Amino acid sequence: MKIIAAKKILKANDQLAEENRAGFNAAGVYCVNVVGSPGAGKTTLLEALFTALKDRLRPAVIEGDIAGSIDAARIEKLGVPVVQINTQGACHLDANMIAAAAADFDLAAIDLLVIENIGNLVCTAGFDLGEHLRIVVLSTAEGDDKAAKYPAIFQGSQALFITKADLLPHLNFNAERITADFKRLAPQSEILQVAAIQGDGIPPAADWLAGKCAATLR
Ligand SMILES: Nc1nc2c(ncn2[C@@H]2O[C@H](COP(=O)(O)OP(=O)(O)OP(=O)(O)O)[C@@H](O)[C@H]2O)c(=O)[nH]1
Ligand SMILES: [Mg+2]
Repeated sequence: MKIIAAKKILKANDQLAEENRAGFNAAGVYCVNVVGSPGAGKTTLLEALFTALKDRLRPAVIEGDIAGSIDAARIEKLGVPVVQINTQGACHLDANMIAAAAADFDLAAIDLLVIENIGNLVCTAGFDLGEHLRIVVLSTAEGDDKAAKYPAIFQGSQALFITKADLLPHLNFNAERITADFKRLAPQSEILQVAAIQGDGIPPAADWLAGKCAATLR
């Protein structure tokens, strides 16, 4: 019985996600769901990308955290509109939460809506939020075996950002291994490598993201 209930919840989520996506399409908003472990560098990556995309795109952010508004405050500092969702223990966002948060924005004034999901490589995998693109963020310090060990989150993502590339000289992270594992799980996907604090790899990543927006909403 419990398994059937879980399926029903996922079905209801999928329907809501489709409604979210239809709303974003109608408003001309490109939506990106950013997933990854706690501390992988998601917010730092967003800060760097938004700075690089200043004057090119009008972004907004939905920040998902179990508690607090630390990341929302970081995004707000950039002058980017942000809504914080506190899940109070839940390990992922769902489409219903996104519908409620998105209603707080003037979608006509936004080109790019980024959802920073709860830091988690497991729970976030099963929930479509209505995004156009899911990016999985993996920092070099987490190890090159993560796609093999947590396949679902990688399989459902269309892009992998390898972050903290500046730490590579201190680690035994093998980019070829993660690339091979990720490509096996998601053959059509793309891989970008950045050191967001230093800014390495950010200009091409910003161009890539702007291109994705333009191609989808054209
Ligand atoms: N060396 C290095 N550290 C980084 C880089 N990007 C982020 N960090 C550091 O990694 C830590 C976590 O970064 P965040 O951007 O907050 O990570 P997050 O994925 O948003 O974390 P949660 O929202 O808590 O899941 C911080 O101390 C950052 O300064 C990077 O490119 N290089
Ligand atoms: Mg964060």
